Amino acid sequence: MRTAFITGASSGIGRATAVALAGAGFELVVTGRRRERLEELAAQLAPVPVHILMFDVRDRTAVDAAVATLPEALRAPDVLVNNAGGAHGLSPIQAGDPSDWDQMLDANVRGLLNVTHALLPGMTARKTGFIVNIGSIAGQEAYANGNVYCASKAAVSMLTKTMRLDLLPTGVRVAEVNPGAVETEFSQVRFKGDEARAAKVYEGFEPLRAEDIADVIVFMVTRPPHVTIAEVLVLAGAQGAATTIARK
Ligand code: NDP
Ligand code: 8X3
Repeated sequence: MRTAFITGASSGIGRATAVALAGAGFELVVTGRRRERLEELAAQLAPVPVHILMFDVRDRTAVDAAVATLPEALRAPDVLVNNAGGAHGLSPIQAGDPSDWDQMLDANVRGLLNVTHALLPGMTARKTGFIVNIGSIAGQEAYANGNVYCASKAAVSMLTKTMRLDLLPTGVRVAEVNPGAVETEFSQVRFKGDEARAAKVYEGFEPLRAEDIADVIVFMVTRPPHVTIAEVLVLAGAQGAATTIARK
């Protein structure tokens, strides 16, 4: 059975990707900080084998310790989806909260590196595999108040390109999916639980669903070894750019 390791599978894009990859015949490792969410996901996907790992991607020691508990085959997954992360705050740089900046840089950039570092020995030894990094339209273009979130996703984009070059001789392919506006818990987290403000982000148009991104990921990782779809930008139908949205 092919194997997939998905970070941030307790919600949104990561969860939908887990469901879609299970449907495509993958055994899963799902990670996050909310155990009950991951247990509920595993129960939903039964009898597909689903292994739960609990860690904060920012904590390299915890990542390494959790990965070390896996059977050897799962430490060398066919597919790694580096998805965990998000935005914290939406303020001009002069009003920004440095602890929000730390959270974004530590989870979106260092977290991706921590998980990749833990799994690469197994993946490179196998000489096959596929890493999908979840970037964002925010890493492709600047928007007002996006500052550190945009910078963190721009870093994901450049890391994806450079990882692809470095890993070329190993047979591990690396690609990036850059979603536009997807209605998940993303805006609730960004606005620190302000549900009304979060809901406004998706008002007056039909946003992407997490499943739309999951479909793209499944398509990418099931291409044969001579095909790498290196970068995909997925926008909502009513979206022309990060903050240019035709609202009714
Ligand atoms: P959600 O908030 O719904 O999901 C985020 C997931 O990441 C959760 O499973 C959460 O798990 C996990 N996560 C966040 N921080 C950490 C951490 N420090 N350690 C471990 N796990 C963490 O948002 P999305 O599904 O929308 O976001 C997924 C990815 O997609 C993010 O990287 C985001 O930046 C990106 N993205 C989202 C877009 C959108 O419009 N929604 C658009 C473009 C990109 P838990 O809380 O259980 O730890
Ligand atoms: C999430 C999309 O445009 O809110 O990455 O930054 S956006």
